[in-house]
Amino acid sequence: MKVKRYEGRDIKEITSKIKLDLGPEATILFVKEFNQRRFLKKREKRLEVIAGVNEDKPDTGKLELIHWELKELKDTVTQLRLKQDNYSQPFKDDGLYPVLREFKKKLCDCDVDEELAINILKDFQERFTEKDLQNASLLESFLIKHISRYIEVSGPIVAEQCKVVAFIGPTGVGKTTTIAKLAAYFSLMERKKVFLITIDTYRIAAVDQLKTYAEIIGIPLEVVFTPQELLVCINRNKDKDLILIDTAGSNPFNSLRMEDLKKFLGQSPNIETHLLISFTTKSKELLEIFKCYNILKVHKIIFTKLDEAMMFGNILNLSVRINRPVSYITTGQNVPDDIELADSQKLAQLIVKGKETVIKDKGELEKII
Ligand SMILES: Nc1nc2c(ncn2[C@@H]2O[C@H](COP(=O)(O)OP(=O)(O)OP(=O)(O)O)[C@@H](O)[C@H]2O)c(=O)[nH]1
Ligand SMILES: [Mg+2]
Repeated sequence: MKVKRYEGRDIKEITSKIKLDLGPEATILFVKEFNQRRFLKKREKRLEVIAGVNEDKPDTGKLELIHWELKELKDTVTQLRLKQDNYSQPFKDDGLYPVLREFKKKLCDCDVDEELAINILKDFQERFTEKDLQNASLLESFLIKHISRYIEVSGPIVAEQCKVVAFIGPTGVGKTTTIAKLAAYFSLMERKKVFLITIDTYRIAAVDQLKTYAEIIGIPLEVVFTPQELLVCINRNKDKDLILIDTAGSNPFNSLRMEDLKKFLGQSPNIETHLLISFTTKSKELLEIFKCYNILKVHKIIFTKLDEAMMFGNILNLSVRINRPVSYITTGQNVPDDIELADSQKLAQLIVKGKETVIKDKGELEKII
């Protein structure tokens, strides 16, 4: 440390001297007042000040090291605290056991709404203790079973006593192809009397498309142009086991087209409507599409294009909100093979474990229908 003595009339004068001399870091170590005698003059009051400054420069390298060590220590303490919170307080944050939080992430990653995922997992958690859930593979199969309860399925179309089913949905979702698959199955495999009606007269090609399938399968098809004709046609075919009605794909937000469709399908209370929606549609859109089509009274849902989708949480999001059963799912373009009866366990498995696991079981699934 560098130390120096200063003298002056007042402290202000001395401190400015010290600052100039030793710099702003200097500190005052000692102050004393004394009288100074001057020749032929009066005694004068003066101040003696001793000030010093530390000349050792700080070692920045050393300081940095200490800084990092402190930071590391702080991080370790935070991590330890978090770990302890996870294990000792299972009901913190979202209220889920840590092991179920991993599943929450999994469900959210495949597009299940976070709030729904938490509610489903909380409901699941209430049935078990944390210890019960330690076995990972058992936990997964319990969870699949639990989730399957949230997806209602309807079972197959019962093709007897002139069952009438109309297929509705947005453009290109797979209505005509699905009708061809079901017509082939019921006619060729179940030996049922199947009749096809199309009210899709907006496009000439649409009639030709269904006509081609009808000819290959060997079943009759009629094209109807008005709601009254539809009723007459249904009544004329009362002897059939199953009548499948193809409709024109329409923009669900076009209310005029919806009203048009309503006039046709409102002709008979016995028409069961299956709304087709693609697995590739986002959850929010699905709900909006459903609401638009529900002015026609949607009875069941068919999910199409499983093969094109990557995430399947949307089926769970929709199922819990609309309270309508899923009847079939379609898995590709091949007629008649790529259609399966909806199975809630398989759909839950699809959500939790992804497409690969279900595709592996495809042989077994195909036999369902
Ligand atoms: N990848 C895939 N494609 C499908 C599936 N179902 C139908 N398609 C294809 O989707 C396209 C449209 O199918 P359509 O049956 O004509 O659809 P649509 O709903 O009748 O169409 P519009 O009558 O125009 O509203 C065709 O190329 C079908 O082969 C499916 O499950 N997976
Ligand atoms: Mg069509």
